[in-house]
Amino acid sequence: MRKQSKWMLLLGLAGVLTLSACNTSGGADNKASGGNGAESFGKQVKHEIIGIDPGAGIMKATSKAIEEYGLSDWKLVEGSSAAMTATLAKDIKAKKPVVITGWTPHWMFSKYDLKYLDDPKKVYGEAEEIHTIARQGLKDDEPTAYQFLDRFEWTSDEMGEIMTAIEEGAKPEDAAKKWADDHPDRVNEWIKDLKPVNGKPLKLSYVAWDSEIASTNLLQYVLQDKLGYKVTALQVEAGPMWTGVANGDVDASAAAWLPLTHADYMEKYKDKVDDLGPNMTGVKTGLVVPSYVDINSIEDLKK
Ligand code: PBE
Repeated sequence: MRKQSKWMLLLGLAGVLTLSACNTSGGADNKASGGNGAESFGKQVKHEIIGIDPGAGIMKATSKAIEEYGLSDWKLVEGSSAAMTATLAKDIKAKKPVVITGWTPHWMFSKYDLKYLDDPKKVYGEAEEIHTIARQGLKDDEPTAYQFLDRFEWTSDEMGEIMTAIEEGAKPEDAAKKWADDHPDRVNEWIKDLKPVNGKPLKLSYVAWDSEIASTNLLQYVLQDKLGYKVTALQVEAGPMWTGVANGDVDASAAAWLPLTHADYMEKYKDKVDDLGPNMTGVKTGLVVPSYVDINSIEDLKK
């Protein structure tokens, strides 16, 4: 009996020692992370989301995300597509954390290791598409251009080839021409049996988003060099891009992101524009960070 209780005492002691050993190491760990001065992700990026031009749909969606995810201490920085990618390049070079408004297709995803933050509240929508819109009457006035624009549909990989060439220094019009010359089968599907015109003017509008610079330059090249139009491509803000097509000053635009990104514009002009349907499906917008940051969801911005 005595012997047994001695053993029990020893076992009990061992247990206490093990427990306290755990506590000690736990305490040391806590100290270590405190000692690293680990700042929250928000503090590290000064609670700034690097945005683009104020008329972009992604800016409206991001304001909504700030509201819906309770990110009242965050601000959305306005700028441009070019300023946003410049900030991204600079921060990635310095291995610093950063959060931007991003979208696919975009060359930044092939150049850098990036990830979308999860959006459990679906503020940035789900199945997004890029549509071509035309002014009312284009169908009868310019059937050749209309038919081509109506048929035009391509993939994000195809657009990516032009975008990457531009990012690597090619002039947009040269990159578009090269792509068309390298893919005659694709171009021929779009222009097959269409009757070319003789120098008639045609106006397109677009915003200086990298994806739209690529698509609009391709449309301009095909309309000019294959179908005989004299094309003006107007680079404008998102609002005027829609208004121009709605009031008939502009013939078409291939830069309508629907159903969500440009929902407000579509709602306003739905009776005044001719929606030719998607020229690309499976596109996406959201908040984007370099893969090396350790947050994964928009919800993580709250901490
Ligand atoms: N974008 C690219 C645009 C549509 C194309 C996502 C920046 C926008 O947010 O309106």
